[in-house]
Amino acid sequence: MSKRFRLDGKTAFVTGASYGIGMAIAKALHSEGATIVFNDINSDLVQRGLTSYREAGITAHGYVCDITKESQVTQTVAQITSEVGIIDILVNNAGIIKRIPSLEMSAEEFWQVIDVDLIGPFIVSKAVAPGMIKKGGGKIINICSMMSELGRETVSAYAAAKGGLKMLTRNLACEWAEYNIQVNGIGPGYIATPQTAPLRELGHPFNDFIIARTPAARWGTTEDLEGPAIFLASAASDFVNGHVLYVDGGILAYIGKQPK
Ligand code: NAP
Ligand code: GCO
Repeated sequence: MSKRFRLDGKTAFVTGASYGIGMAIAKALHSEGATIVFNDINSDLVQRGLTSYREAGITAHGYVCDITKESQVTQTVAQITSEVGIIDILVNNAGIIKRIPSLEMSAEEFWQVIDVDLIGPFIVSKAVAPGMIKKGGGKIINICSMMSELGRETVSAYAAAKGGLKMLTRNLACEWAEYNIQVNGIGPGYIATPQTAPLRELGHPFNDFIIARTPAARWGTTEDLEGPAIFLASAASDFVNGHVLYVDGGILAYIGKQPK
């Protein structure tokens, strides 16, 4: 059975993986044999990522590419295919969040979040799919969110994007199943990364709230996402399609701690 989780000979492209969740997932896929390719939005981040991967004993391939720019994505995927090989596994990880009350948020700011968190994954998936079809199949993993299912104040754009990403996952799964491409999502709970650092500042009320709202009573770590990513990237999940695997310590199952 363990062979079904192996990724030997596979090329994995993880977007926005200079650090954070993307890097943790990339390292996990490498541990099962995958060749790692990643992009980030500027060369400083890509160089920082290459250094981190090298320090972990991983020879990764890094590219500067803004996933919202279709011409850049098309050119980068062609470059990866030529320099590394056809992409077998795509993890649409790159993302941003803007925590602004809707009454104060401009349409431009809303659009920026939709652009990166929803349109970007569509652009990259569409660029990578032809190679997967040519190769006889592939795996696409979209990094969704609690906000694919739940709302909260100040994150309307992010929730709209991540809710849309859940449905894009299901729809692409339906469209591309005939090519043996499985499209699934991972929905992390609240994970300790730079993106959530503002919420975890000592004494921040949100920190206490999340601990109380999570049955596991802790913030998630990027390590918690490694096994789910390996599963969805490997042959072990060949009959899983259009599914969002929530890795949330039980948040979505929990009405909340009853008052004492
Ligand atoms: P992060 O620390 O902010 O990292 C996101 C990465 O994506 C950064 O390297 C970022 O570069 C890059 N990026 C942003 N816009 C990009 C673009 N247009 N093109 C290419 N790269 C771009 O986030 P994270 O916490 O690791 O989260 C990674 C993913 O998981 C995101 O999709 C996020 O929404 C999702 N997620 C996070 C949590 C959590 O609790 N942390 C929970 C659920 C889901 P810059 O440094 O330049 O911004
Ligand atoms: C927020 C957080 C969350 C997490 C994650 C939860 O402000 O509520 O940033 O959105 O990033 O998406 O799954």
